[in-house]
Amino acid sequence: MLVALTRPVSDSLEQCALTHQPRHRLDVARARRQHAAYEEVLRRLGASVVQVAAAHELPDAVFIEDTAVVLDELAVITHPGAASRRAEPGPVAATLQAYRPLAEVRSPGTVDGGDVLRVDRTLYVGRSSRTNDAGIAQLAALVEPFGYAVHPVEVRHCLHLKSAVSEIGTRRVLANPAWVSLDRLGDCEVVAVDPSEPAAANALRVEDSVVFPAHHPATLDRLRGAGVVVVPVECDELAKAEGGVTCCSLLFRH
Ligand code: CIR
Repeated sequence: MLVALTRPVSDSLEQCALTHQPRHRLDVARARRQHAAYEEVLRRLGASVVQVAAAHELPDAVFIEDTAVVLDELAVITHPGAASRRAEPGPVAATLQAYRPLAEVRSPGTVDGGDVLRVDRTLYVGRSSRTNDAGIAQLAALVEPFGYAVHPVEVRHCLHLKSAVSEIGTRRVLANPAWVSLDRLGDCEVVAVDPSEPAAANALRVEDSVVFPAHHPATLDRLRGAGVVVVPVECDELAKAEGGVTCCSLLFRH
């Protein structure tokens, strides 16, 4: 069974952390409608959606991807890089323990799940404003015994590694080459974002489909042209909080 862990949009979303974007007025009700539609798309693609309880005092709780790295053998609970997000992982861990043995990254290490891109048995981990070398070293020590290799990757001009590159198929990625050095990604085939949409590299692969923001139409056309089965979702309100499509769920098999 494919499980998608999600978390409701918090009442306080407007106080979200922002790094690369100016603060815009945020319509929380609209963000909720978009989030509900996203969950519906995941169900339509075969996932069983399991919601972690809302945390209205935590503005960024909806971005659940950052709280854990779920692998086949274990789930690594993160220590998020933003101090305002450090209370988010606890309840996610409580839910995940029904599905996986747990391990955790601890201070002074920091890791955001949005910095971890898995390709087969390799975890590419972004060195970002949220994920530090101590966190990467801890993650490596936790997963290498299970046969995973961990490769740090430099990211620039964006929040997370998966803002710059994400998986769209088997050994196939969507990327903004200006934000990440792709030579570290081995033999993955790269589809580049349309240059007019630098923030369009975050896509969510669900089996043979790719969930993708409708507000990046030029890159959406490129993906379709490359033979990708794209499922567009409206998520521009959540994007005002620097959230993308990967960050609103933790997807894994159970
Ligand atoms: C933050 O700055 O942490 C949130 N406002 C956005 C997090 C987005 N997470 C992700 O892309 N994995």
